[in-house]
Amino acid sequence: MKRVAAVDLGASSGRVMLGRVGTEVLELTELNRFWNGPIDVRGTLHWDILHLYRSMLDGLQAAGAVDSIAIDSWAVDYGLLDASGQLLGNPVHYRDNRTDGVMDLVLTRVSAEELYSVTGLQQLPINTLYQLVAEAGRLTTADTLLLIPDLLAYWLTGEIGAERTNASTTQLYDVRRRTWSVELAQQLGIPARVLPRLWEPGDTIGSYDGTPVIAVGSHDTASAVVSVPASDERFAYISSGTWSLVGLELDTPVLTEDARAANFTNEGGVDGRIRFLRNVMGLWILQECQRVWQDDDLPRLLAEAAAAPAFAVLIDPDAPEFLAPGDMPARIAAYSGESPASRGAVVRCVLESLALAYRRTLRTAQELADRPVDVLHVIGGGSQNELLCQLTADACGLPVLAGPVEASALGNVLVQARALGEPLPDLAAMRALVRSTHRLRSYTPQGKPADWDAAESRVFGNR
Ligand code: ADP
Ligand code: LRH
Repeated sequence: MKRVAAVDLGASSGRVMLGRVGTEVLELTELNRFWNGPIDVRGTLHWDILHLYRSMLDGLQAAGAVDSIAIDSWAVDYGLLDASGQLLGNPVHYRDNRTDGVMDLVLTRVSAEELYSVTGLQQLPINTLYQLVAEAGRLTTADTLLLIPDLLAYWLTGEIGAERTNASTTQLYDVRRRTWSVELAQQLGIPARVLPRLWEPGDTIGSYDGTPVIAVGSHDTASAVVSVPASDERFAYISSGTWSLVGLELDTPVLTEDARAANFTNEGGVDGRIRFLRNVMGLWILQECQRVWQDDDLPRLLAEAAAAPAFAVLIDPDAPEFLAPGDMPARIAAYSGESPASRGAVVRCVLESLALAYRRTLRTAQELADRPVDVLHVIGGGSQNELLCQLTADACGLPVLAGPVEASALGNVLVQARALGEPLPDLAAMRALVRSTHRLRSYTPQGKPADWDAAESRVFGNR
């Protein structure tokens, strides 16, 4: 039996979990949970990195003696260190507007086709590449770039490196050669010296108070996909939280012109897999509605949404106006030209619109990868949203299996346990353990597919 501590930092909350893994055992105990989110300081959105660090230490203290520790977090964001290892400024949030217009600027220097053929990544303004170009001035004094989990691991251990799955989200990583794209960095004025050596999930990074600190899939979505309780390869997943990461697991990247045009990403997974997916805007829009309303009664809002009329107001949740923090109910009204009649109607609009986006994304993913699927696994905090799960099954015309909720923490714990010698030889073995230890909820498609066809052409037309 192994006892490990998993630090899992999502964009809306962080937690430290105690994991116990053994023969037919996979258990998580939440040691602490803490708020996370954007903090506006005089017009720049930051993360509160020291609050996260301190909360992580509190959780690790509560864990007591463990066999190892590992950290996963949201992707793309980073801290810069100077030559003496000091942090140069507080990490900026990927939703900050300093990247406005930067994607277009970069595309005047490197073509979208070339960028895709090297990195295989979806074009999103949040990508590390665009953040770095936006703050090119600060890079002249920087010695090292550390992604968030690597920065926290550095503070724990003093060791410097970049875990591979998260490095693959930067748009500076060569997905075929499986190394940093030094050429791309240099072409865009990013000094190659800032890109540290790469760690594989399972490598030992160093130690904290005598306890090994291990690299896992340090990108939270990579860890989440490890714990998808699939029994064969004909599955799709939605990692449902602040973002909805919607796609497939493949052995090799799909770098075709069609995949680029459809804006699909090829992120690195644990054990060399490819996470072929799209970022869909996710429950962020609902989180922002709740913030603006100052209404944290999610069960009531979901009950009101379930009772609200179907297909009244629809949006494309991936429209750029929904990326930055703000008054989402007002933005929904401005986008659609219609004001939802109540809070329940706003929530229904968000959930139906997400289900529509999932439907389009999954259909395209299967075509692009030539991989038909039989089942859709919904994992993460959003897997508890019964209305969204049912709408997803209806829209996608696929059976949905919902759970586990703490998917990233489970993937983190499983990869640690394997590194410590637990007999979990491959992803199939890890997934079998999740299946046998976690109860899943199933949803069968209901309603009329023609209603979703009509809704899709209302929002997307011929797109
Ligand atoms: P992240 O890792 O991005 O911070 P999580 O995986 O923790 O996100 O999921 C958070 C989301 O899960 C919340 O925004 C909320 O919409 C949803 N959620 C959490 N608890 C529940 C619940 N009891 N019922 C329905 N949805 C829930
Ligand atoms: C989910 C996630 C997602 C990234 C985004 C920045 O937490 O890591 O996979 O694209 O945050």
